[in-house]
Amino acid sequence: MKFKEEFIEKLKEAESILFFTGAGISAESGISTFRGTNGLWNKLKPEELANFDAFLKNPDRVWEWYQYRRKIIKNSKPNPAHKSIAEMEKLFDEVVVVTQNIDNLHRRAGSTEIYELHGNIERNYCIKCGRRYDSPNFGFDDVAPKCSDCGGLIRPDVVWFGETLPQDVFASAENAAARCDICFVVGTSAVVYPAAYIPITAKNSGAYLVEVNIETTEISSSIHYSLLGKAGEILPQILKIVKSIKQKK
Ligand code: BV8
Ligand code: ZN
Repeated sequence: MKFKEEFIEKLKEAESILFFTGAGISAESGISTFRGTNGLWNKLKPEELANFDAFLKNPDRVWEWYQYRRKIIKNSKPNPAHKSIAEMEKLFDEVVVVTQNIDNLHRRAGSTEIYELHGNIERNYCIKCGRRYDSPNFGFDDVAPKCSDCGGLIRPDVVWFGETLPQDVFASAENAAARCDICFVVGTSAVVYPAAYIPITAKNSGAYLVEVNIETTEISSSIHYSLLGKAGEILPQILKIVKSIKQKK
């Protein structure tokens, strides 16, 4: 793949880079996206299941959906896109991952500075007393479990629609966006807010925006350089070019 010269120059100068990722980065690991072509949840709107009222109304239905996804995630592995991002840590002063994903694949790939804006499917807590149930092997029944301390319902530690994002995590992600030199927007439809403000903050602070997606998205018109294709194919090529730049230095 031949990258445009302007992008190569930005890579040469950059000290801090940020990856803003969404479900599309995990598609090649076998985890379905929500929206976009082949998005599994095209038929089933995530907004309808990923909300607190739906959970209270029918906890077993929502829990079963998360168990279904947990099983897929447990059996999946980080793909070349996650691994390339982790490897970039050796090549830049700062590499920050801001992800909307709850699948833990960035951590499993070896990235160390990760801000999970929408929580993590491997963690759970009691909605009544707050007791945590964070073992990855917790509750593998399809029925919503109850807290052993107080009998309250246990929910996944993810951010549902209508809920606020963890404020410290979002603030750290915004700060990282404001200081990065290049912001890569990878595999996201960029329609869910406030997460989608991250690349906007980066751009407003002077960062160069690069999109990696199989199709154009809501944010494509604000992007400096758009790379159309699979994240698992494009990111290893970016890693390769960065390695060759750093060797020449
Ligand atoms: C909040 C976590 C304040 C759990 C998720 C109207 C206008 C604007 C905003 C709103 C509005 N109405 C309501 C809102 C707010 C709402 C929102 O943004 N709604 C949108 C949808 C309209 N936001 C909220 O509610 C947020 N909270 O605002 O709090 C508040 C509080 C109280 C009262 C008032 C205000 C909380 C949002 C949290 C949502 N959490 N889930 C779970 O996963 O179960 S949703 C969810 O969408 C996903 O988890 C994911 O994190 C997120 C974003 O999706 P993407 O990651 O982008 O994935 P998507 O499938 O959409 O796209 C995949 C992309 O990959 C595609 O572009 C595709 O082309 C590409 N792709 C596919 N394969 C590849 C690829 N690219 C590269 N390579 C490939 N191989
Ligand atoms: Zn409890």
